[in-house]
Amino acid sequence: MTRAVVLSHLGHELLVAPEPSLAPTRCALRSALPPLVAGDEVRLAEDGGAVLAVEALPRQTLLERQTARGPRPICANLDTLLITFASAPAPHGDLLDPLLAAAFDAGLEPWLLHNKCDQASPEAEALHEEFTALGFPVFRLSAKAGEGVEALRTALQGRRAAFAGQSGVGKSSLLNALMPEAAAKVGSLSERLNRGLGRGRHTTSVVRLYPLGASLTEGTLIDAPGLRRFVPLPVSTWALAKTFPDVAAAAHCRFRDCAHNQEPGCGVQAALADGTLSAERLARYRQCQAGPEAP
Ligand SMILES: Nc1nc2c(ncn2[C@@H]2O[C@H](COP(=O)(O)OP(=O)(O)OP(=O)(O)O)[C@@H](O)[C@H]2O)c(=O)[nH]1
Ligand SMILES: [Mg+2]
Ligand SMILES: [Zn+2]
Repeated sequence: MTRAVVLSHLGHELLVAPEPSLAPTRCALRSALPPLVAGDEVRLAEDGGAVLAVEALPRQTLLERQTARGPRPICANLDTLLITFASAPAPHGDLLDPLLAAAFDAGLEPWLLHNKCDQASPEAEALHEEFTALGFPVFRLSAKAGEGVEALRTALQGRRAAFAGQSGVGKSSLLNALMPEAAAKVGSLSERLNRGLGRGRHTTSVVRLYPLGASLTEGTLIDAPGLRRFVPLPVSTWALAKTFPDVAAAAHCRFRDCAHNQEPGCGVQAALADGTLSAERLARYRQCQAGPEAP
């Protein structure tokens, strides 16, 4: 039986890339299969001339988000999450932190992509410096001018990565800059406004995987619609500490269960007092810990 990677889930069908050709092929799903997403691996069988996905192979990793109806898979078998921000729409750290935490909890490396660096923005520059100082990989990019694209392409060799970030930051534009043959649809901000606030606001409407080379081992890249507000599953203490290494480094407190409020001997309060930790970073830590309001 042929092995294939799921490129996209299209309602009742899958778009898959069977090995070794990786030529995109539509196939139906055997009814017993669990919900499959881009990056999943399946086995295919011929069924009276039609191609059928008959078996879902075990997942190495799974990125999920919380919905009103419970956790929902977004993409499978990633190793890297490309958390994208740009000068416009205005970036906010508190929208990026939950993506970092979700990446850690799913076992993925978060990379930060600072796009549209052809347009100056103090907010984006401040985040760029902040994430660099915290030790995260940050890439300076312009999909428009081509800046940084070669370095990102090299870094992505052999990786399984997906874009994440607000609508309009240029995820599909970066995909097209990295691999013009993807020819992903890109939307202008004015088009976006004309379409109003409905579902159609996102230019990219389905999650779709693109192989970076002739074989899957050369790497894969997933484009996804922008998430206006990404709602992660509850964040673990471990992932919170990885997302906020500055808070974690300060948290040498007298009490093991210190909530970093008014407890005596609190390292976090001491770091706030001597200026090594900013009140804004602590507020973002608390917000990420509490999680957003129920979706
Ligand atoms: N100035 C500038 N504009 C860019 C750059 N990259 C993308 N854009 C523009 O930003 C707008 C949105 O780009 P998209 O690639 O559609 O954004 P997206 O993140 O894929 O958006 P969704 O699919 O809705 O999530 C388009 O008008 C692009 O031309 C860049 O590096 N510089
Ligand atoms: Mg897009
Ligand atoms: Zn404390």
